[in-house]
Amino acid sequence: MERTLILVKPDGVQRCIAGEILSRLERRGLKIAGLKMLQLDTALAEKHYAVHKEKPFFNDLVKFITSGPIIAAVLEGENAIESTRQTMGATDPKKAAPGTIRADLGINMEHNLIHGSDSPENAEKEIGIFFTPGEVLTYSRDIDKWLTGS
Ligand code: IDP
Ligand code: MG
Repeated sequence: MERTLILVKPDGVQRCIAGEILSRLERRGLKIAGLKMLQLDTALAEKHYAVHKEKPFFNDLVKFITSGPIIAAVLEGENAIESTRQTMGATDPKKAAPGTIRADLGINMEHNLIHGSDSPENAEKEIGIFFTPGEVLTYSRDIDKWLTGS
């Protein structure tokens, strides 16, 4: 099973569609293995978006992601990274395929509602930024239950 990190960005929380966004991913077959609401400070936002450091939109991106509360979730499932990216849609909502979160609900390149990891390496790195190992559950297919340690 694969894991990925998603963030419902400040626009999703502000517009009260965080549940809808998570719901679409759950209905896609992904399980929520970790979940929290938080507001990023600049240092953590810059760490999360470090790959975009040199991009012209970096400062605006950091400003936006720190502008209000976000929801961070670890999603677990078969092909979780690719499934999530498909369900999110392309970065620009205007170019995203109909039926995707960004096409149906997103406004523009900045207000595109959701972040999702783009590779196994980045998923692992990003989960580590937002969650301690103890905050992420593991689902056992054998007994069809979450392993909670108790
Ligand atoms: P992704 O979120 O689809 O993985 P990335 O290329 O990783 O897209 O970019 C991270 C975020 O930076 C995007 O979700 C978007 O909000 C923002 N972004 C990307 N490209 C641009 C741009 O050309 N102008 C403004 N913002 C951008
Ligand atoms: Mg990305």
